[in-house]
Amino acid sequence: MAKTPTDSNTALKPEVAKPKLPPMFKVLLLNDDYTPMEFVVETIERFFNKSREQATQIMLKVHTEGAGVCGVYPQDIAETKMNQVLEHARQLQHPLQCVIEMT
Ligand code: TYC
Repeated sequence: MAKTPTDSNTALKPEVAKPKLPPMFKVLLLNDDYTPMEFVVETIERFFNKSREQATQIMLKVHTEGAGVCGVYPQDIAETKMNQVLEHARQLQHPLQCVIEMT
């Protein structure tokens, strides 16, 4: 518990408030030659709450540059989103790959 000036026999160190932010993780999609563009756009809209326009921009970035960030989240949320994307792609037999990376 934090010491107060009324505690006896204590030398008080100045206490600086240090709010600890959780480490953040990027969720990235990777390009491949087989997953349909439309499926990628719908996946980004659905799991990353992006508009059609935003999702299309992200898909095109992945398609032309090899990878692109869909969102940045605390680790547990990033892992859940990655697994949701991988499971959704697996169900439709697309080879879409999704990874997370610490920021
Ligand atoms: N390159 C794919 C195609 O031409 C489209 C694609 C985009 C695939 C993004 C994966 O993460 C991806 N059909």
